[in-house]
Amino acid sequence: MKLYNANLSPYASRCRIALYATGLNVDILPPPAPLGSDDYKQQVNPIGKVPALALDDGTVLPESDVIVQYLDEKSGGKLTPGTAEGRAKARLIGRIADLYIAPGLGTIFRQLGAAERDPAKIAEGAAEAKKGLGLLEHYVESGAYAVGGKLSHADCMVAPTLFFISAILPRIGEAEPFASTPKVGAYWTAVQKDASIARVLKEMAEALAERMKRG
Ligand SMILES: N[C@@H](CCC(=O)N[C@@H](CS)C(=O)NCC(=O)O)C(=O)O
Repeated sequence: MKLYNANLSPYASRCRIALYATGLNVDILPPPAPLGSDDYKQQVNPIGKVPALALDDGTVLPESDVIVQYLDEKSGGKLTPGTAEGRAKARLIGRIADLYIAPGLGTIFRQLGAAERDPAKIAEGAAEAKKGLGLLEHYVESGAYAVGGKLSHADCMVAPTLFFISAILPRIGEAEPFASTPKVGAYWTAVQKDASIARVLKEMAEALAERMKRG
């Protein structure tokens, strides 16, 4: 199998955590053509984005959540919580990251890359992302992992999103982004000690530093 990847992408980072944690044999490659281009859409992923996982039967799977759950199944469920309630909670945490936290981060990112920044839009993005953290606060467990005391697909989904919260919000005047969500803050501190997550967070931090240098 081959994973088309970009180290800074929080979505691709989810898949790398799953790969490192399961030890599956997958080649990690840069996209063979620019993201969003017709070439990339034709050759790899019709959606035009990373991550994309090329399977041995020729199928190419897009969408990080689908890829993480596929890798988990291929590993015999190493990232699956042991109870139906735990599995539901893990899926819910992934959806909160995607539906309620990531859109606000996306707004901030687009503004930071814009020729002229709109402070009102940046504030809107920060408020939306923090509202999403408030939702996560209801479901994340306060131990080292999001669900069931061990690494699961919930951690794969949410840790890269929290990386961006902790890296980007302080740059826009939110010095303590987890101040009103102490459980999420404690989880974020603890989960960084997991070896697979630490490895991916380091890759993301290096890629972010590189991006910042380029401006
Ligand atoms: N819903 C997708 C989102 C993937 C995504 O937005 N990837 C970005 C990189 S972070 C991308 O490839 N953007 C290129 C483009 O939109 O042209 C997932 O979960 O995999």
